[in-house]
Amino acid sequence: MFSSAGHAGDVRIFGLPSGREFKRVPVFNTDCMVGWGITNESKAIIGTDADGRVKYNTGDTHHIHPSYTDGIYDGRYLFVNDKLNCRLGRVRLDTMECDRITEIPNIQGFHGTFPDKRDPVNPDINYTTRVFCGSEFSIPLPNFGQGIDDEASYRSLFSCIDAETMDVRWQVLIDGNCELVASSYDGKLAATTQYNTEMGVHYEDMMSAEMDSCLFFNIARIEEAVKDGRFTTYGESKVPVVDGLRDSNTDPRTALTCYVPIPKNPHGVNISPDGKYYACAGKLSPTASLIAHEKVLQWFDGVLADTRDAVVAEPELGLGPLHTAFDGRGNAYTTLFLDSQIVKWSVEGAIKFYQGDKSVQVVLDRLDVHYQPGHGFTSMGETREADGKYLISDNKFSKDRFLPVGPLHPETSQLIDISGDKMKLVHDNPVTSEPHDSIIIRRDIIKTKQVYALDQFPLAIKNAKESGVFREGKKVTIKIASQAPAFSLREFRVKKGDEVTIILTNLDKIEDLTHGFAIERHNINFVVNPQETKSVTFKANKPGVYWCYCTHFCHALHMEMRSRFIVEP
Ligand code: K7E
Ligand code: CUA
Ligand code: CA
Repeated sequence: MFSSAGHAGDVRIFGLPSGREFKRVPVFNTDCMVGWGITNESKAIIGTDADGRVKYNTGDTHHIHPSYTDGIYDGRYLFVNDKLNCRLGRVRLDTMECDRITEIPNIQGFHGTFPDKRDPVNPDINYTTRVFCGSEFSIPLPNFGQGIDDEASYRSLFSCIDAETMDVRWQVLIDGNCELVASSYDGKLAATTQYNTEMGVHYEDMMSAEMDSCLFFNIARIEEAVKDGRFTTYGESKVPVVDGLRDSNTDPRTALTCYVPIPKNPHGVNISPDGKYYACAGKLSPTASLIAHEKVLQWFDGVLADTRDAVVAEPELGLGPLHTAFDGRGNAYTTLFLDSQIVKWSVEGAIKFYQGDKSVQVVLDRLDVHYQPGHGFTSMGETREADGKYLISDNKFSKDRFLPVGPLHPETSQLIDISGDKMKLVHDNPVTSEPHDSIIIRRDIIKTKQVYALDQFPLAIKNAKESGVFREGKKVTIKIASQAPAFSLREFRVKKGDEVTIILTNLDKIEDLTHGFAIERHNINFVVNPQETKSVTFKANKPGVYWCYCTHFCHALHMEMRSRFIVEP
């Protein structure tokens, strides 16, 4: 299970069904254990300001989704959003490390994200090439001080990022906002729920209308418009922005967007594993709305007159419905925030009921969870191979469920066996805030590299004999190697005022033999895995002797694994 960690800014990896946490992967946060935000390599990924400092060291991850091939996770990448600083991060699944971060222009509150599942026009491309990103907060465009009080002109954009290059490909100007994002299995559509079709600035305005929307994007047409030059740009951004506003898209045969009305401040949009339906929870309405993929395509073909007719069911489920997951056997599981429940319902049953057959039993089971669930998700549930084994309810509150640990409580992650007719709660874990959203991947899909290869690192030294202190004016480069239980240099000397770059290569080849490198009173701390190279750059300002030591327990002589950094006056 891979979880986005909310305002902690990282990604977490758990084993199931035990719920044991294996690893945290820093992405938008700073992590002094691995040195994320400290090493030059990680800073280059995160992005730096003119002074070489990390541009943002905060983040708020909400949604996490892996790349697909043929409708199934392919084990290449995980994509994770940062709502706070509008960035998309990419984690390589072979090393479980973040390798790219892209900042999206022209938006605020980047919330929902989902990779596409195949190309909308080229049938040979059956894997993820784009990542869709929705922005929740509307702002003046461009946002450099004009139009502050003209609130009616604030807008949100829907963005598309290239999954390989991580460049922002295009954006769509929309009415309303974007909440969650989903992508269709045939590649043709992306969808986002909209809770603020009112385009209100204050919360009472945002919930004044009875109906909001689920908004659909016709990807092939949008890319056609970009190709034809039918776009604008804002400010310094070069990203093409096409017009997806309501009034500009009333003719279905040319429309880029389709607004399907649903009640009320909807939350979450999830597509069923057969690719047929989008389930949107009502949040302020006790319902979920089921939208048929085929009918939205019919509207774009000019065959379906009223967008509301794309809704094929709207079952009443309970209070505060947020997110829906599927078991691949025709059942849906919706989290009820206010009722603190998971409700299991039949998709076909809900459709028949909506068509008028009131004898059908729509709701099949209810299970109390503890307490106030946000996301609920099933094993492989967002793929064609939904296996119907497990559902996890990530609950926002634990209250009195665990040993008290002070005013900040953990949250509760509850494992539910959904293989039978009745849901069974089988395990729960306290989890550090905040596992916001997660996905459960079958383990055979994940194939990791357990040891690096030195030739991946241009700065690596191949042999401890290449170690040394290399001076060019005031710039000093220290090349050093770690090999248990020693660093290749027992000491290295620089002069006050030098700019020092330390390049550390771990020459140990054995799996799991990681070393750390920390310098007393210099705010430097990172690890190097077997056959890995990392570097740090800093100013030597304080004359004296500073011990460098290995922080990662590596050997019986781990404590003795030290070196002296000497700054001469
Ligand atoms: Cu995933 Cu909370 Cu960001 Cu629903 S949204 S809980
Ligand atoms: Cu090397 Cu501890
Ligand atoms: Ca609303």
